[in-house]
Amino acid sequence: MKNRSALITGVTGQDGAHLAEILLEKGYEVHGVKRRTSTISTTRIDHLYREPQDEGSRFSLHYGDVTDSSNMIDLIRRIQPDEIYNLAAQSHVQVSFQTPVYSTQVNALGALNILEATRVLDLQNNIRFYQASSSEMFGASTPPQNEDTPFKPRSPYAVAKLYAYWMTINYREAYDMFAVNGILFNHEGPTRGETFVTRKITRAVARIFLGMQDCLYLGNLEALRDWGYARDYAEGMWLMLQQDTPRDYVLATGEAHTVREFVNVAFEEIGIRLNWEGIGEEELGIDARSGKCLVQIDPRYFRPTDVDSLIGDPARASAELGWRHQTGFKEMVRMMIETDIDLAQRERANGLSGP
Ligand code: NAP
Ligand code: F7E
Repeated sequence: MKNRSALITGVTGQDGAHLAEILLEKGYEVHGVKRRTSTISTTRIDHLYREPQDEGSRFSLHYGDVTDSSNMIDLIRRIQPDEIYNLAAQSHVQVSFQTPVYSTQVNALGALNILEATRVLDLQNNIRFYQASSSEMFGASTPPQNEDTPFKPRSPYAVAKLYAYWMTINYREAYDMFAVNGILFNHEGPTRGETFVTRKITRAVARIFLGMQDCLYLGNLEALRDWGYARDYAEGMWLMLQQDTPRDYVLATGEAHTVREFVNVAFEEIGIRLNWEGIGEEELGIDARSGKCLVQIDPRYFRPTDVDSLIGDPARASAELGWRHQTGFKEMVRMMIETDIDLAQRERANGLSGP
């Protein structure tokens, strides 16, 4: 019997790598789209990759870019996957203020290019489509947020994601396509990009622990986020495409913490309790024992508009998909700190101690 097959855009990213791993474990043939970059960007998936000529290799990579509609048509025509997961994005919210047009081309039109390629190839009834929608779309809406909460986006990133969200629904309604949105709240882990706040914190805490860095510089400490573990969420993406009826789902833990709380928990992992002194841009995080300043505010990390509070209500996913997050907040922070201590030790051994 032929294996089920999936095409993943954004396979080199945090979620793409988790999803590829999960689908391979489930017996899928997995095709990933990777961009041509000047340096290697496949570190998260290198362990999955074997030479294409290897017998039994079910994982292949294809050069591509979701902004290139001809490339999407060509890939989908050749692969004819059972499922497409569109995870490709310029995924950094702050960067989207600096690159609004580019972020829109990738995050909004990228999704349309895939949906339209599927339609023009007349494969809309053969392929199931997952769109990586985001809790950022809720923006200024009051928490807890669920599938019925109004969207009030606060960034070019969120506005572009909303375009893709509605296009996904439009293709579902207009062409009877199995196309769904996963509205995912923040999810993190040891392979999270290093400029997102959680990983930036755990990287810095690990390096401070090893004496490789003196201070961590952050922006808005009051932002409240519902942080889960990324691998749990990748399993949820797959579940959404296995249902009888296409529907959109929120995935979240239902529990939220401020950035400041994340910092406190991360430092506690290395045995440091922080006292917070001062206010606003002058606020400092001080080591309660040594009196050393370990955290400072850098206004460069403030956004023109930020999202204050995201707390998800995953009741629909729980009732209909049987999905629930498996990894708790503190467990996830611990996992990230442990991995980052290992990484920093290796960097030091290789003479890459950094600034
Ligand atoms: P990520 O680590 O930043 O990965 C993004 C992926 O998209 C990378 O593989 C990147 O390739 C690829 N990509 C960027 N531009 C592309 C283009 N033009 N064509 C093809 N590929 C492109 O993001 P993530 O955290 O895994 O998130 C996965 C998806 O879920 C994204 O769409 C994100 O917006 C969305 N999302 C994430 C979260 C979260 O908390 N993580 C929550 C809600 C929604 P390179 O490796 O070459 O850069
Ligand atoms: O910021 C504050 C920042 O960049 C979280 C993406 O995966 O999740 C992610 O978007 C909060 C914000 O994630 C720093 O202002 C303070 O309030 O880690 P982040 P995000 O913006 O929530 C959503 C669901 C996605 O869809 C996105 O793709 O932390 N913050 N100080 C900081 N943030 C960063 N990055 N760096 C700081 O120094």
